Amino acid sequence: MKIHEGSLDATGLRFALVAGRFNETVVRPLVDGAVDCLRRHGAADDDIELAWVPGAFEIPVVARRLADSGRFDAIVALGCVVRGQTAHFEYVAGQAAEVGTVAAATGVPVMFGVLTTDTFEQAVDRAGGKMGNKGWEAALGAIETARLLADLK
Ligand code: INI
Repeated sequence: MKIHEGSLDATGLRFALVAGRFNETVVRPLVDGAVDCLRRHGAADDDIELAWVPGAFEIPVVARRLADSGRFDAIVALGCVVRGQTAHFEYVAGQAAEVGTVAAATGVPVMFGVLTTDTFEQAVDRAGGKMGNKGWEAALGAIETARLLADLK
């Protein structure tokens, strides 16, 4: 049996991060965590680019542009949507999740590192707090998926 698995070696891979500024105090540590993960797994600084968008709602369109550029092996979407008025939360979080469609349409993996929480505190806990750093985890997923896709070429 042949098993395919992506390694966690980011050497030579190129990454784009797309980050929503809304709830920036939470999103900045997600960005820092993602960059830290990529560097510590061998990615070069010159191979990491960061695009800021106003909020999570705008992430998919920019992720699509970056994916279409052909310059990246993987994209990491980072943001924070805290449930306020239920409908608005659903719209913003639902639109952010469209990065999955971007990935399927372009063949460039897009990690979903967008926090969708009930409270701001829950978001803080997941951005370098007691629940870890979801930006770091999303970046690790980007490395693994990019490597797997490279192996499957
Ligand atoms: N954007 C977020 O990233 N998180 C939120 O919690 C949020 N809330 O609560 O409204 C939010 N709204 C802005 C949205 O992403 C767009 O930038 C805006 O609607 C303009 O299109």
